Amino acid sequence: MSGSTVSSGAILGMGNPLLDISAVVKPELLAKYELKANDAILYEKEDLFQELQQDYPVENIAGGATQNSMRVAQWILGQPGVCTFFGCVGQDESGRTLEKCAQQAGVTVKYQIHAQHPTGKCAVLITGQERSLVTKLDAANHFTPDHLEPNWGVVQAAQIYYSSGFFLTVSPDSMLKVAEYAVAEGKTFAMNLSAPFLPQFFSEPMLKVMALSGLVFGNETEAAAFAEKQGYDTKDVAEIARKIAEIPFKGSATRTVVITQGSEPVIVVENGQTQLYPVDKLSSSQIVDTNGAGDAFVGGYLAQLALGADTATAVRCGNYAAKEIIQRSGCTFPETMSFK
Ligand code: 26A
Repeated sequence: MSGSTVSSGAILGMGNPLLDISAVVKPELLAKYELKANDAILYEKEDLFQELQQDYPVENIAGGATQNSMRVAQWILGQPGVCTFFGCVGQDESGRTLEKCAQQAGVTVKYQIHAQHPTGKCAVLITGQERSLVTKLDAANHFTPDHLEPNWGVVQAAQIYYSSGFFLTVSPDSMLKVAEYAVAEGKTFAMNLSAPFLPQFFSEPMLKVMALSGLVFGNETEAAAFAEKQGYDTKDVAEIARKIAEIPFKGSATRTVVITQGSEPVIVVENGQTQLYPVDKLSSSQIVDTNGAGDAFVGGYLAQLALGADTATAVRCGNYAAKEIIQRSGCTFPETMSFK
């Protein structure tokens, strides 16, 4: 699709801007805090963060699932200003670091700034090829729909909207407001299951947002958690994807469901048809950390959607972006983008 351009502000992301504090840790640390090797949870205390800073060499990297996807979409598109991002940060160094990083990637940042709470953070605990994400939301938790009104022109300018499922814990009302607008205008609102705890414990707001979402992303473990909560009598991931596609959608078209499965094929249900798209397998020595792989997949997919590409190209670009990000620390990418 080289040479194609997309209108400025075509993609709008809303989510939790987080500073990732990444460290390779011993399994004992996970055991001490009762964490799973491959999970994402909310955490209120500072103890784990203090222990990390004291006892481990840490890397601070821009994070937050939706913001990662926006940065990656920008990297793919190579045309600054296509993606805009809303989220809440504190008045501090971390907030400024995040803003700078997103701007450098070409994302237009419209943060809500909270005077009392610090910018949120996420401990990324790497053991082998797995990563446990432990998030203290702080300012990110204080995003409010009030931020939408003065920025409604940004909402109107966009064609594609995306929020990770994580934002359901913060401002489902903001997601609903934008998703309702998207449906009314025949634009696409996309969401992500994001982590097993969301379909488990936030299923009510998740289903409300899903009813307005024409595009749903997730991975195999999140799909399984969704199926269990909804009482689907199957563990078959393609079957679960079909059932998610069939949940009533208030928009005019049908819902597309895209489920990634690590290095196993990507499952896409579109117009009632199921397609499997293979993934190039990396050798384990090529994998640095899988943090951000799912976000990168979304970034690549949405970039192609904005360009008007077909689903096969969008999935291929998602896989390309994820493959690049996995070979580096955190959700970071090389200077050159070589997707064709
Ligand atoms: C509400 N929670 C738990 C979260 C997150 C999150 N982003 C938003 N909300 N927990 C982890 N992340 C981000 O996920 C990325 C990897 O997919 C991390 O910041 C990390 O960059």
